[in-house]
Amino acid sequence: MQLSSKEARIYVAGHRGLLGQAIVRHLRHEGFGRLILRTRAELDLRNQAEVQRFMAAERPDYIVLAAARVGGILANDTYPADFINDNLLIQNHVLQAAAAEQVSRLIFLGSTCIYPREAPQPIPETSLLTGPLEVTNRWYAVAKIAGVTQCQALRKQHGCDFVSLMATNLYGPGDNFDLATSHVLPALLRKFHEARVRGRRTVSVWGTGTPKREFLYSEDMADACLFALRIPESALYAMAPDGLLNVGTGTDISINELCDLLVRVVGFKGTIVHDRSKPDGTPRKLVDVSRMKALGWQASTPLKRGIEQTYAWYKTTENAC
Ligand code: GFB
Repeated sequence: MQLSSKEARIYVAGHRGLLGQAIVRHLRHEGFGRLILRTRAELDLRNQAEVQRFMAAERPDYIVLAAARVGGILANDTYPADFINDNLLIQNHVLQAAAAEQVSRLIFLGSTCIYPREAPQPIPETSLLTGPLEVTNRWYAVAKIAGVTQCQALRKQHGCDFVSLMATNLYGPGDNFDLATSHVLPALLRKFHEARVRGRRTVSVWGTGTPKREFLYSEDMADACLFALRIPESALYAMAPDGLLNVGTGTDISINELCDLLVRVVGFKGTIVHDRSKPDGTPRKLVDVSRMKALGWQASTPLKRGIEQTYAWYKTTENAC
């Protein structure tokens, strides 16, 4: 089934997550009416027999594997076993079942933390497995490296069209704003918001504020996923013989610069206190986006606009004070 047909059956694994939600919105907006979606309660992707039964019954044409255990620097460091176990199980089961059902294309989602801590910046896809990983998230990174490698192996041995997209730090409406487990952007957006509303004079920012991160709006990432589903196979693997495509904006900013932006959007008037007992993580992980650019895709949402839209959404949620 060609993706040009709106009848294509597309399974979005992880459709309740930040990226999954955005992908479903994009697919529906484009008129795809035969989406296959399962909540965690309906289908536990860590259970191989359940996944095999589901996949054999549904037989999707395309899969976007956006289901994963994800979280910010502290969650990665606090729950290493959950991060490595759950991700290995989820991806192993879905990839194997997808190969057995011969889906037309599968998009495997990973993260730029798979690259070595000291990789050259911007980081090309060819840096994979060339050096030691950042320690705070190596559990998650090792799982994702296994997933990328499994996609390569399934392609080599069985001809599976499984492509891996490595996303930079995503943010957007529907993100996790839990301060203990979230990524930096939603965490600080919430902290500045609550401080302003409650009249607090200081906000705690973890680490030194000097690490740099590349932030990508979840709607742009969803757009990249749909784009990747459509790239003709010959063009895709000519550009990415290893089946890996970095997806980012091409620019990064320091955590301190991110704070300046958030403070302006939220209207916080107090001061920042750095909590140096918390880890900085990797100093920088800007990715080389030239493969995606050459294939014809670029991010389109400026960071300030993305933050404004995320903040507008956050204020409508029950969690916002
Ligand atoms: O987004 P984040 O949690 O994860 O943190 P990573 C990025 C940077 O923001 C670190 C600083 O230097 C943090 O110390 N930071 C400052 C904060 N204040 C806060 C705060 O209140 N909350 C949080 N969370 N950070 C993750 C990986 O790394 O990135 C994942 O652990 C994944 O595996 C993801 O790859 C994209 O960018 O360091």
